Amino acid sequence: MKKVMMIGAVGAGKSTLIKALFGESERATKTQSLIYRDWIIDTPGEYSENPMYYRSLIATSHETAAVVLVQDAARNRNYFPPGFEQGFPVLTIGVVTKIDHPKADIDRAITLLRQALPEGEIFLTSAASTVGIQRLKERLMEIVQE
Ligand SMILES: Nc1nc2c(ncn2[C@@H]2O[C@H](COP(=O)(O)OP(=O)(O)OP(=O)(O)O)[C@@H](O)[C@H]2O)c(=O)[nH]1
Ligand SMILES: [Mg+2]
Repeated sequence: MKKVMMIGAVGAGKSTLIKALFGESERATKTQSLIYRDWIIDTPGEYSENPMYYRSLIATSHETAAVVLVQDAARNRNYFPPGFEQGFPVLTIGVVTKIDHPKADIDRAITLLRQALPEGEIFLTSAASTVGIQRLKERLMEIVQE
């Protein structure tokens, strides 16, 4: 089975989202390195925030069916460079996390994500409330099984 790789800023909610995709609700710990779990690759947020790691992310993406760009709905900035999606040789999709958050602004999150991902699907999720998790899981399963 192919894999999908989650990328996004420190604290964007990647690991919590992965737990939610596996039906787990406990707290995620800080991701320190690439973590392979079943059909998902988790990455440390530092890899998306620091251009020094971009080559490593792109190299790892070659073994995936898709890269998921994760944007925190409660953040007012985007940590991906413009057009970042084009650097990856595989399908790229977007996920907005924490839509339950009191400071969530979904339109802003989509606008920020669109700078890195001009086209392509965007899923709206909350690991806390589980909104959007099942739909995302179904789509990702479809992608890894293609
Ligand atoms: N309100 C809310 N908070 C969330 C949600 N998902 C994650 N968080 C919080 O966001 C913080 C960071 O979550 P992580 O999943 O560790 O973030 P990460 O992207 O894996 O971070 P790194 O491993 O540092 O790259 C934690 O305090 C989570 O509790 C959500 O759906 N809603
Ligand atoms: Mg993490």
